[in-house]
Amino acid sequence: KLEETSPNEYQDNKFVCQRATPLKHHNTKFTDALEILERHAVYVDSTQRDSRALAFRRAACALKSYPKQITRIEEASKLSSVGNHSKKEILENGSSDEVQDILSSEFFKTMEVFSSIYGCGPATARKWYEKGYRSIADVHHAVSDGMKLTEQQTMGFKYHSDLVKPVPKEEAINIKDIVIKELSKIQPNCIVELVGGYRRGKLSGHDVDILITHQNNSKVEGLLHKLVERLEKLDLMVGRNPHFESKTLYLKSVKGIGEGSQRQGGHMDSLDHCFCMFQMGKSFENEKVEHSCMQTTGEADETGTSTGSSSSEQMAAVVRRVDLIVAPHKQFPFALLGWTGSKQFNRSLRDYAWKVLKVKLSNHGMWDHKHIPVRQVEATSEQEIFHELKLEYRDPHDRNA
Ligand code: 8DG
Ligand code: MN
Ligand code: MN
Repeated sequence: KLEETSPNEYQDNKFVCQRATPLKHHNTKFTDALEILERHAVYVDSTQRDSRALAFRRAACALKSYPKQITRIEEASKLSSVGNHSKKEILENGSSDEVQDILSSEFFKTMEVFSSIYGCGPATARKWYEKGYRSIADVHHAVSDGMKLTEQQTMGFKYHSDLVKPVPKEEAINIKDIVIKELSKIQPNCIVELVGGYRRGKLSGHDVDILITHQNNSKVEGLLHKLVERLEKLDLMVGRNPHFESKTLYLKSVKGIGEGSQRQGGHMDSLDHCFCMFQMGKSFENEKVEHSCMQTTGEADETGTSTGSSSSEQMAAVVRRVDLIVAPHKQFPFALLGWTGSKQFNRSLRDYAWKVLKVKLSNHGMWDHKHIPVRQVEATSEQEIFHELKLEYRDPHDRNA
C-alpha cells in the first residue's frame, strides 16, 4: 500500500530515514532512469561515489518516497535533493538521449555483465574493460592465459549462470528453514531471522541473508563455525574445488564478541559472518527443498509440456549465495536493523544519528558522543532504537530507500 501523504506536506529536506520509502512507488520510470545514471557514474569512476553517483541516488530516493507521480518539472524543482542533471531526466520523461546512449554503449553493457559476476566490483570490471575484454568468454581466455582471479571471482564465474537467477522468496524461506533445522541439532533455541530485501517485502533477491542469535551469550561464541561445518558435511555448500580446505567463501570470526571490543561503535560490521554458497535441490533429503524446486520449475506443468519425469529428476541443482550472520543477543536489534537495509536507508540513518544527535550507530550498538565520556545506549528492539534516535518508527517495508 502506498503512503498517503499529501504532496503539500511532503518535505525532502529531511533525512531519508525520516520518511517512508515503500517498495512500490509512483515514479519508477524516473527512478529506473536515475539508477542507470548512477550505475554509469560508478562505472566511470568508482572513487567519485560521493559526488555524481550519490547525487543521482539521492534524487531517486526523493522520488521513491514522493507520494504521487511527478508530472511537472516544477514539482521536482521543489525537491531539494533533485539536482539539475536529475531534473533533466524528469523533463525528458525518464527516457533522455543520455540514458538511451548509456544503455546502448559497449562500455555500459560490458560493465553490467562484468558486475554481475560475484566478486567483481566496478574497479575490476573497469580494469578488464580497459584490457579490452568485452565478454565473459574474453575473461575466461585471459584466465587460461594466466590471469589471476580472487577466490570469490573464481566461484562467481563457476556459478555465474545460477547466481544471476533471482532467488524467489519461497526458496529463501526454505533455506532459512534448513538453517533452523540444522542449528537445532547443534544448539537448541536459536533465534533466526530472514533479513535483507525479503524482510523489506521484496519477493525475490540476489542472495539470502540470515541473521542468527541466542539469548545466552555463551551459546553464541563459535556457533557459526559449528553451523558451517555441519552444512559442509551435509554437502549443502559448494566450494571452489574438492581440495579447497573450506568450502565457504569467507568466514570471519571475531574473537571476544563481548562489548569491550565494540567500544564507541568504531567498526561498521565485525559480527561473525559467512558469505557462502548453497547448492539447492541436489540430492538433499528435505521435502521442503523438493517442494520449492517443484514450484520453481512449475511452468512446465502449466504449459502442459511436462515430460512426466519424477520431481527429483526435474530438480536441477542451483547454487545460491547465502550470508549467514551471528550476533550476540545484546547486539541483535542493531544487527537486525543493519542487515535489513536497505543500504541507502542505513546510510541515511547513520548520517542522521551522527549529524543530528552525535550518536554513532553501527550493527553492534549505538554510542552517544555528546555525553562525556562516550556512553553506550542500549536497546532491546528496533522500535527502541528508533525511539532513542528520536525518530518515528519505520516498518521494514518502508525502508526501501
Ligand atoms: P538483495 O539481496 O535482495 O538484492 O538486496 P539486499 O538484501 O537489500 O542487499 P544485500 O547486499 O544482501 O545486503 C543486505 C543488507 O546487509 C544491506 O542493507 C547492507 C547490510 N550489510 C551489513 N554489513 C554488510 C556486509 O558486510 N556486506 C554486505 N553485502 N551487506 C552488509 O550490515
Ligand atoms: Mn540480500
Ligand atoms: Mn547479502
